[in-house]
Amino acid sequence: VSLSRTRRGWRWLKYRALGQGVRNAASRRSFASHRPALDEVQARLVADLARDGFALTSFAELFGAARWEPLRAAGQAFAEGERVRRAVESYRTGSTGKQYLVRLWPEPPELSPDDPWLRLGLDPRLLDLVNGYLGLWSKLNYVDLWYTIPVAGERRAVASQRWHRDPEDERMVKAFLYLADVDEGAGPLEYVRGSTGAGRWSGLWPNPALGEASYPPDGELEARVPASDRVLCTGPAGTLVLCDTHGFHRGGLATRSPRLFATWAWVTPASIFARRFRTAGIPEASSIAAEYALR
Ligand SMILES: O=C(O)CCC(=O)C(=O)O
Repeated sequence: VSLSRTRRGWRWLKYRALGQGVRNAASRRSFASHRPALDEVQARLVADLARDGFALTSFAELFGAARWEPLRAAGQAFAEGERVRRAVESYRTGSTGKQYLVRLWPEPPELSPDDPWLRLGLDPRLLDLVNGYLGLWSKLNYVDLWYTIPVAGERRAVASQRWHRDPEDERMVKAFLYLADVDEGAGPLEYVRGSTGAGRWSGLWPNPALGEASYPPDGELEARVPASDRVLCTGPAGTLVLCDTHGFHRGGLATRSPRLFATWAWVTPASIFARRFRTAGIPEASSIAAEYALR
């Protein structure tokens, strides 16, 4: 989709001048004057993100095992629920596009302040390291649960099943918390290590314009980037993948088993992409960084 020049000019002003020049600068100062103390695990994840654009941990390592079971059960209930059942049924009868993906919230929801998924996205264990990587106070752009419908046999990759750079921001973080095992047949996320920041692949196929994603022609990325730099994120339930999705990634071409995860996206205040949820209030005992993330 090519945008008109006026629209591009407007985006440039909004993102570069007001966004990066004013908003991010202020957010960077707020972060610097309330710099969170990171423990060893968080510090390692920030270092991995900075070096590779990618970091791997588990729910138990970051949050402790005690909080896991209710989340796993909530994920399971979604996967076994009516919405998923109906989506699977209608997918089988022939559909295209992104209908392989069932979201917990297909439309921007109004989340209760004690929604467990919202709370996790604002939890200092996660938010402090996201902000530590970005070097500023981020904004929580969305939170959701995804169920990927498996389809046996050959089919053409579409949308985010193809390699791409996210258009939301030039630096951002997404988290993928696996709520069930993800093996090679579940269409695991793949990430190109070093495709952001100072990484060796960061210059490959930049986004064509602000707010527009780059999709290299099929097969070309594999021809340039060795398999050793393409991380395949399989893992057991409880795996937590963090990555800067301005770097190249793809996933969701499930062939044998469904894939179930919770996902969060944090962007810098400069992002021109509107938040995809509303809240009826701020979760109790939120940090100031969490309040900012929702504002
Ligand atoms: O389904 C996937 O693994 C791809 C996800 C993705 O592209 C995204 O969340 O930006």
